[in-house]
Amino acid sequence: MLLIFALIDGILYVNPTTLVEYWLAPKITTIPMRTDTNTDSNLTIYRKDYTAPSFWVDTVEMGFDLDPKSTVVSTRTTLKRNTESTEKDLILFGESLKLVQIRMNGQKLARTAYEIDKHSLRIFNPPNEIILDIETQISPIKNTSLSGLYVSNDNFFTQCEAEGFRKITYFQDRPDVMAKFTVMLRADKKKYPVLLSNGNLIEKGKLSDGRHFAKWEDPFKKPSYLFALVAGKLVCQEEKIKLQSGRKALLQVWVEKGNLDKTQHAMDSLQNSIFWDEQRFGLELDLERFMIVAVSDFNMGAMENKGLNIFNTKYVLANSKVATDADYAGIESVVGHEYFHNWTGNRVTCRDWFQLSLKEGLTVFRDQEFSADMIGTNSGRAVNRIADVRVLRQAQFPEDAGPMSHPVRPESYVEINNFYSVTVYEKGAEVVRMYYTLLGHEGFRKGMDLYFKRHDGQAVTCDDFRAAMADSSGRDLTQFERWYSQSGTPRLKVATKYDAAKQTFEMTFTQSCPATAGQDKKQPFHIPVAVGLLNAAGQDMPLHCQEQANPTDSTTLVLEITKAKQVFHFTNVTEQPTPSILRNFSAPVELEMDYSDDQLAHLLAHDSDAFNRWEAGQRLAMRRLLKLTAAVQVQQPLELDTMFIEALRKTLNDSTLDAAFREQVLTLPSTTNVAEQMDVIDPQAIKAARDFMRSEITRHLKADLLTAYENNLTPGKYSPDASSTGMRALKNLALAYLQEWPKSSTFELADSQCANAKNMTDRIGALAAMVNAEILTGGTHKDATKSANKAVAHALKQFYNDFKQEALVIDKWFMLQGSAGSTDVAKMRKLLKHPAFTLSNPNRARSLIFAFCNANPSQFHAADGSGYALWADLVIELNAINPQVAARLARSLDRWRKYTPALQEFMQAALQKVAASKNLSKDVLEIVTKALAA
Ligand code: B3K
Ligand code: ZN
Repeated sequence: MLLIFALIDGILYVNPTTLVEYWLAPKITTIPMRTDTNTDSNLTIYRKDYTAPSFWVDTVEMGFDLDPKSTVVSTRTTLKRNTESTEKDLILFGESLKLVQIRMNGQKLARTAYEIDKHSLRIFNPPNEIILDIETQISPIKNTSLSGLYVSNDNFFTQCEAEGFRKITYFQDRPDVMAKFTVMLRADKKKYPVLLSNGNLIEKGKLSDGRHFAKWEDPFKKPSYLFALVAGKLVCQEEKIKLQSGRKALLQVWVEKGNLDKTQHAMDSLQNSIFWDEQRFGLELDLERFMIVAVSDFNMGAMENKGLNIFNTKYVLANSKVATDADYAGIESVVGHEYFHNWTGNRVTCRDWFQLSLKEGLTVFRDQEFSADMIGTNSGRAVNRIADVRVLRQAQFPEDAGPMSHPVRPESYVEINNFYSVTVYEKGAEVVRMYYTLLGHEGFRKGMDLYFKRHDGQAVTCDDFRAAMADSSGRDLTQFERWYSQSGTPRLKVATKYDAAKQTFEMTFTQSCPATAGQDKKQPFHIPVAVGLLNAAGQDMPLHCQEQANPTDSTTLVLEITKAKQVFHFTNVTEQPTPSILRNFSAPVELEMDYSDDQLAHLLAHDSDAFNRWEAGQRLAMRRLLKLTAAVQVQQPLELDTMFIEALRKTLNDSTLDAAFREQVLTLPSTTNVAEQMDVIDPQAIKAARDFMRSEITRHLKADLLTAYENNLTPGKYSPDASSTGMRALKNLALAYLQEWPKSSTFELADSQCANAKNMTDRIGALAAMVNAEILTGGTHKDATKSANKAVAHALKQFYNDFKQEALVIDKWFMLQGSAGSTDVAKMRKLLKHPAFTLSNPNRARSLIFAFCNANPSQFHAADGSGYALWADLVIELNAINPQVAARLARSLDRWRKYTPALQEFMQAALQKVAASKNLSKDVLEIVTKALAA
């Protein structure tokens, strides 16, 4: 093998022209495709069917002659038989490819030596060691799926995860096949002056006819999903940094010309990420050069290709004029996430796609910790934690209870892209966080160290990760495996008993997990539950737990629940305590605890655990929202008690608390949160209840809200730091609440903030407050004047005119309108025809459509079903353009069986319409089939 490697090495490095000539070899007649095999009949892939590949790959050399209409890709691969595999044939995947030629060990491959169908090319029993030369032809300009090689704004980009590489060439496109890649890019120099690929640039030069080339070599073995190329007219900001070991590295952020004034924050975030990973995990950047490239047409946030991260512009471009505080935070977190993948994902990768959470859950946990460490303060960390838990409850809990419910490590899939899910990512991160909670800071680090020591350069499984955590700590984590194999959100019921005479406190935990799609019965989970006890003064009490082997001085104890029912006894409890349970949300469960309102108010006022302080406020609000919703349904008068209002007032006015934290407490549970607590979802009733609660809060707290508004102005130079961000958040929340107060002065406040804002956070915050006041449809502002109506229209128009050159800002403009309660289906159909709207750009499509379907419940769930009809039309239209985006949109009706019968009927019809439509991608097919079958 070594010899073959050396030989290829020789061709490549000693005489590069040989390679160029080889790759420019004349094409032979295209080989016709076999049509008699239809693999579509058996679509489901099972984890249990995993087998190792029949061949291992050593090296891959690729040549690209880039042309939007017809790009020729020449690939030379050196392979060696995997003697442990029982499969004799070599199976290469390929999709939407024109095979131009195929040679094995220098000889044209006889037509009888292989077969080819829509998805693969199978070479019958090849020799044990082979060199394969394959030439394919593809059309990047026609590739609207944005998977594989595609064109965006006249530049070339790739996206290969999960299975995009097979749209470039025939290859064992599976993550356990890792190889060293060398890539030669050739293109017209004027049109494509920049040519980038993974690793290091080892050569570049001129070719004839105004063309040029660049040759890149990635020194690390990688799976094909991490391959990337970029070519086009781009410019970069670059900086050199010194790494922990003293080595230097070049960092570049590539963007289109005109965007260089928006790259600094991404560059800073990248440097912070690099230093953070050195310090927190001892992991150093292993390349001489690390590049980030921004592209405006992109299916998701970003992609961690080795050394050449490709990013959605949304997660790169920022300055105070165009980006909000949330955008700044998003950039920091996504830049961190992709960078952290360099170790957790790239150096150690997944054996198969069922193990996706091995890299995603772990990397989300790492990026969450990074963002928290960047803030530094305890309360700042809590605000981040609250935001993460909000996402989990808003999206993952419903997913886990719906037709797409799957374990963190799924057992089967039809389309893997559908499993880049909140379960794999966010619940996966919670699973990693539980190791961290169970093993402690040092213990977790030891586990990580062992994981890298054992598996660097390998493609492994979630079990391997768990084994590293168990072996490094000596802990038995056998039962912990159920977090990977069982789907559903566990319920944890707590009952407590205080014995004043004996001064004991008893906590009884009962765990259960509801049946989920494909899983009826569940076994008990290993749940870490962090608890504390508050005395009447609100202080933490010392903890003496009989079941605790090693007592500590800490006032927070991590109890380990492993059985269906378990009792914990606390002694020396000198007074009746208020228990604070599941501190910092120590496990992704639904906690059922019969707290009294007074206990919750006590926790909200005093808990030393800021997360549980917030949680207590949410419980108070949720309890009332559910009652109000029920009252709306039976047309009873609505009332909100003073105790709740006063608890909110106290928090709002407590200047010892961070503004960011107060903003979180004052933000009510979302419609989705409330819906998930109901047996039958009635979206209009929930909306009426929430609206009532908001207007009551405003009626009672208007003076406090105005003060909060005034006290949290942030004049001076814009800075996205945590403290200013928190102040702006609280100020804009106050402004939004104040719109519930039907006085023109509050509206004028918003109008004037909108007109005079010095940064995007304040501008969009004010615009949103105005639009959401529903003045245009005569909503809460019953006495609204015509001039106010005009002002909203004017502000929207002005915003559009000011930012029409800034795609990401226009996305915000569409999103705001898509989610506005005043945007009904008719208005949506009009907005869809707006000249700036297009379905082929995922950001734009998501901005308007996803906002309407996922964040405008009262209009999307219109009683006549018109929202669902619009949804069906759009899913079908998007399916033909971009299946991945279409499948995401298809998820909006996941929970259809939980709605009122009348709505269910319309939803079912819409789902059936999509299911019956022609040329359905497997992406959408999987979603609608599962929804209808559940
Ligand atoms: N790994 C990519 C996601 C790829 C999605 C493929 N449909 C980004 C990330 O998680 O970092
Ligand atoms: Zn990731």
